[in-house]
Amino acid sequence: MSDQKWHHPTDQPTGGWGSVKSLVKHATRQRAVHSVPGLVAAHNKTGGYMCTSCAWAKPGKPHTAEFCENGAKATFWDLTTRRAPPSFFARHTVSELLRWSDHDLEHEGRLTHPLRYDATQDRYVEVTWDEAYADIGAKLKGYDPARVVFYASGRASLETSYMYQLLARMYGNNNLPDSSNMCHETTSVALAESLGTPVGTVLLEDFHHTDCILSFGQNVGTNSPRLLHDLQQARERDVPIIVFNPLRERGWEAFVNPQDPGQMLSNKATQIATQYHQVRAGGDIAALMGMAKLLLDWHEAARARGEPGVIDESFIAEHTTGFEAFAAHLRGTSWDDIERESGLPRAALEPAARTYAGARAVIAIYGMGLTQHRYGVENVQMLVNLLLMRGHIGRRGAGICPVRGHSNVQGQRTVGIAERTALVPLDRLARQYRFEPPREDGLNTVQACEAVVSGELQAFIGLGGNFVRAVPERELMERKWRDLDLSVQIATKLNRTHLITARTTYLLPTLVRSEIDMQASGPQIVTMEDSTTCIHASRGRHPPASAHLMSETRIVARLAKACLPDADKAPWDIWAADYGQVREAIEATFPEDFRDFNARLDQPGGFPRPVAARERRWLTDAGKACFKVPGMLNASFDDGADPDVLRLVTLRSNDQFNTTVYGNDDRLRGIRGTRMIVMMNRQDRERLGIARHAKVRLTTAVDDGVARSMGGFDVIDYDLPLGTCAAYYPECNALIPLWQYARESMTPAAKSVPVRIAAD
Ligand SMILES: Nc1nc2c(c(=O)[nH]1)N[C@H]1C(S)=C(S)[C@@H](COP(=O)(O)OP(=O)(O)OC[C@H]3O[C@@H](n4cnc5c(=O)[nH]c(N)nc54)[C@H](O)[C@@H]3O)O[C@H]1N2
Ligand SMILES: Nc1nc2c(c(=O)[nH]1)N[C@H]1C(S)=C(S)[C@@H](COP(=O)(O)OP(=O)(O)OC[C@H]3O[C@@H](n4cnc5c(=O)[nH]c(N)nc54)[C@H](O)[C@@H]3O)O[C@H]1N2
Ligand SMILES: [Mo]
Repeated sequence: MSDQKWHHPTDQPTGGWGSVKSLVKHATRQRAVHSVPGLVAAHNKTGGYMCTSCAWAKPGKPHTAEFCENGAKATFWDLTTRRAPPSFFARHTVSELLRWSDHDLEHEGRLTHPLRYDATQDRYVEVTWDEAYADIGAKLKGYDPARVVFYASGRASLETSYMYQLLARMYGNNNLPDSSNMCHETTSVALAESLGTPVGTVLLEDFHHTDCILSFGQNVGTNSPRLLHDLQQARERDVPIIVFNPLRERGWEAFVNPQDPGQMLSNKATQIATQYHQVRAGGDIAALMGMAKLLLDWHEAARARGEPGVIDESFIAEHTTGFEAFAAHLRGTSWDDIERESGLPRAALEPAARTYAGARAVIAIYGMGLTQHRYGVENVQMLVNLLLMRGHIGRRGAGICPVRGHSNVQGQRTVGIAERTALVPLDRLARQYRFEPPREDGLNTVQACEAVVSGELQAFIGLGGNFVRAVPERELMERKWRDLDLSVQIATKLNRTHLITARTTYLLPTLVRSEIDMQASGPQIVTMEDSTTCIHASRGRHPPASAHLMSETRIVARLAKACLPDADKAPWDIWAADYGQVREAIEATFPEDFRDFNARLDQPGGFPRPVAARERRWLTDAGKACFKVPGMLNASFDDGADPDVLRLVTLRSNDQFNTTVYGNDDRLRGIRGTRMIVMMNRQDRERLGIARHAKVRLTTAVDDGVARSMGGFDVIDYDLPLGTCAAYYPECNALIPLWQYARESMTPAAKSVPVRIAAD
């Protein structure tokens, strides 16, 4: 197989005509052309519906079309006219469907009826909603609550999520893992320790006032394309943008704004990154340490000359703690170590540090490239350290900006979907609903997987998502999942988790956000929180895919009534009929965050929750922002000692949303027609004796008695640092050991899996 078949190195910009072509293709394939007028009129606009794709902020003054290529794809995928009704399941056994690809399963279209797996026929069969709730309720009543998990996948509204966490707690556990555990949990832990807040401090308007942007480990062109508008505007003001990423991602290089006719016609792209540093996977602590060390050197030299320093001494004195220890650590760290671990020479870090040192207000953006490592928390804290050195927190135009994943993943945490009880006002819930919530911490995602593997878990309720496909250690997980007594999956489309059946398995089909949610009190509004803590209302405008769907809010209410002994302690029916009442309840539980909730629903741009660090109030134990000294320079599991072990980055393509695969192309990386590729540095490939067009096998390089290996990959030569290779998620999840997660946050370390690569 020639590279040429799969890989056509590209200089296409992000956006531009390529994105328009891609939109037309996906709208047609999903037979969803009818949704296009809605995209223009209502998508991400006040009074309309909020995109189900990423969590990036929605501006108060929207563009004519406030959607991006990937948000539109997600919408077509939701509003497809394709259906997977009971007759589809009558034609296909589950064993047969297990051989289908992720793409083909979801491509069948929307689920239309509640279904139960019938083992005698090996098929899903239609059930009534009443039958489903009666059976699920009876089963849940029989289990030990500690052995049941309530997973959430970051999309459900604030209203549904609030009810869901209350359901779990009234049922008797805090087993509320969510997709955040695989994602920005590292952020929640790191920022809470460093700054006293688990969320970012930046608001959209800060992008208008910044004069320098740093980006670490985030792929803007694919995963948050609307952020490109803010970056483009910053570039028009000549703001430097410094990127650290092992891959040269097109989104950070060139953007043609599809909403700008002049730019579309001339096809002249805006250059986004002004400096691009191809740090090796796991090398960010070292790179940041290098920058910080340079600042300290320059500061001390300037002070010795009697000139003003580079570091903001008065901010550090007034607002922070731990600087002296941090400075001593910088002095003690050698350039040899920094260069080796980051893969970047000092000469490359100097211009980055120089630009940073000259800026008045710096925003630091980051994503999974920092969070999904063994020392992911240290990665994030090192980035905060750099910002603190010059006082870039709690100031206009500056701050830390984690770019969240699912469209309401941050909001789910805000309203109590959290396994860690310290994050939840349990006393207030106890008073509000006259019950005694469980006080011990629940299971997070990795712990839930461990409980599946050990056989301790009896039942799994999934509010969206594709759990078994998204987590590490696929083979073991799929095998052990079958020992569960009950799996209930609230879903819109068929996916592989649904096909790994438990003793009893239900699929409960639900509405998507762009659909009209009609209840007794009329069409309902739902709300969500974006990456910048702003809360938005969303009103569906399309008719539901099937008359048999039930809204997520109502499903949760019905589950609660079916399984709780004291179901009347909360007004489940009233809530399901009028979501405004749920918002009243949310406000009662979280009065500071949701003051006048119902009255502020349609504030343009959303209403921001208060974030103490934004006002330089530090809710840490020390009462100050904390410099944290990382005890290592390499964020990965492998120590780099064996040159034959490469660090595998598992990535999203431009044609997927997590485990939802829209197609086999990755336009922005020039890869077409397959997802079974591994990108390698050519020198690594030649050194390992792998021929240019070889098929290869990847084997996890850990010595724990478990064989993890996958063949059938095509190798392509790719511009990557030595020792770093890349392939797609979720295909590669079979290679990730369950125990390789970030210390503290337990986020799986999906960005530097130690692997060996050999001809297959
Ligand atoms: N269209 C679309 N949008 C999405 C998603 C999607 O799948 N499709 N997923 C959503 C979700 S849930 C999430 S969490 C976000 C994810 O969005 P991102 O945070 O962008 O996550 P990834 O696509 O995994 O890419 C991480 C980036 O980090 C880089 N990287 C890998 N390792 C390292 C490292 O060690 N150091 C540095 N500096 N960089 C590194 C990779 O090359 C890649 O560019 O996007 C959300 N938005
Ligand atoms: N190797 C590797 N593994 C990773 C990652 C990685 O970068 N590398 N990233 C991790 C990250 S950041 C995340 S967030 C997780 C994602 O993990 P999940 O959130 O569990 O997975 P998704 O693929 O987003 O879930 C897709 C399914 O959700 C259902 N769905 C879609 N929309 C709705 C809706 O509106 N309501 C309901 N009820 N269901 C809906 C559909 O049935 C669809 O099949 O994966 C993690 N796993
Ligand atoms: Mo995520």
